Amino acid sequence: MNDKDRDKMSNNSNLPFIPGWNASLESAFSAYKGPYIPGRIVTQHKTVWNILTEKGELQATISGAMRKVGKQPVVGDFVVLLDQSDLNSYTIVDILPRTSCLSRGSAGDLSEDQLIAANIDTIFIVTAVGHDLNLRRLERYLTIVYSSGAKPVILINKIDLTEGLPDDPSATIQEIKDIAGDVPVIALSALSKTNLEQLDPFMKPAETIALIGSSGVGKSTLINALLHHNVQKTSDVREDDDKGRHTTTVRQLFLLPNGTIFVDNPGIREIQLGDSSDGIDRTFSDITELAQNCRFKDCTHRNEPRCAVREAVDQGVITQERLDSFHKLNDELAFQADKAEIGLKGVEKKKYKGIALARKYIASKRQ
Ligand SMILES: Nc1nc2c(ncn2[C@@H]2O[C@H](COP(=O)(O)OP(=O)(O)OP(=O)(O)O)[C@@H](O)[C@H]2O)c(=O)[nH]1
Ligand SMILES: [Mg+2]
Ligand SMILES: [Zn+2]
Repeated sequence: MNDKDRDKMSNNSNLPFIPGWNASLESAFSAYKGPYIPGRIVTQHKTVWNILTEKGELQATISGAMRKVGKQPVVGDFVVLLDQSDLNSYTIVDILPRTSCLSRGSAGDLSEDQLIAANIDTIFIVTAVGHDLNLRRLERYLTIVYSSGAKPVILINKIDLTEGLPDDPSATIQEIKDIAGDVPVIALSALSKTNLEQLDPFMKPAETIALIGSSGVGKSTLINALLHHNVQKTSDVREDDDKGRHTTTVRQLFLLPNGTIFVDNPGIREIQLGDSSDGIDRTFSDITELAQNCRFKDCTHRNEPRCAVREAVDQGVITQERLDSFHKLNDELAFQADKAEIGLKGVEKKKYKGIALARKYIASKRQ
């Protein structure tokens, strides 16, 4: 890689070369004096992380202190490494502040296991024509993406499959646009490389883009097409159920020649909402906006009189399915928040039970 390429990949040529590194990370890192170097997580293998640094890609484990408090870096994280290269050892000692954090975890899960990736600027929610197209699932994806802090873009892949078929995809594409609000919707084919140029506006140097979606929709095929190399294994979807095979098993960061950073993800099986109430409001911005004209400020749009949202359904402005989906996601969020509270109480109880047992034990020893 020459210097010009390096400059493109970092936002500023005076800063160390780490893809996506910028002045505010530099300032956060400046608190570290001594044998420390910064890096960015490329991939994780159980307890070992691959990290891109100025010295190239190297492997590290996390410090005992981080393990103790349950802090774990994820792909995309910028980390601080203790550099003991003379001993051939690097240890991750800190995670620099995250600008976004994608999680599919439930609110009750206090561990960081549910984190998918960090510091992502844009998320391509990938879906494919055929069985995978599902408006309700897209609303779920939009909700978690909005609450992550990243910008969503919806990709409809495999449009080559509909060429020459009577089943015209434009109606489905329009349905998606109707629920997408301001979110860009792009129909393309990763395999026959159709409409890939429509992704150009998002592919800026030092920009980090993650691909999420069900298994088999073609996320890895798209990465290969954009990289002009087959770096990722892809495989046929099972014919019987169109569920995919979960070909990609490890989340990983890739660099494009122009400096854009991509994260390929394994197919997501189940999307839980976690703590995403503002994500729901943004996903359903049409409903939130209409709600301002409901008679009651706290209208739930179920059976209150003079509800502007239900009137909009009656007039065909929004579909009943979309309102049902809004209710369902809100109910799920409320249920998860309750569960989280009960879970917390459980943890507290266990803690006190532990303390009580320890006291009993100590008392018995004293006697
Ligand atoms: N016809 C057609 N097939 C495609 C297209 N993109 C991907 N495929 C095929 O779909 C299958 C699955 O593609 P992958 O790229 O492995 O899918 P994935 O989303 O990475 O799947 P996981 O890694 O399991 O999450 C492969 O057989 C691809 O060749 C496309 O645009 N058109
Ligand atoms: Mg894949
Ligand atoms: Zn209402």
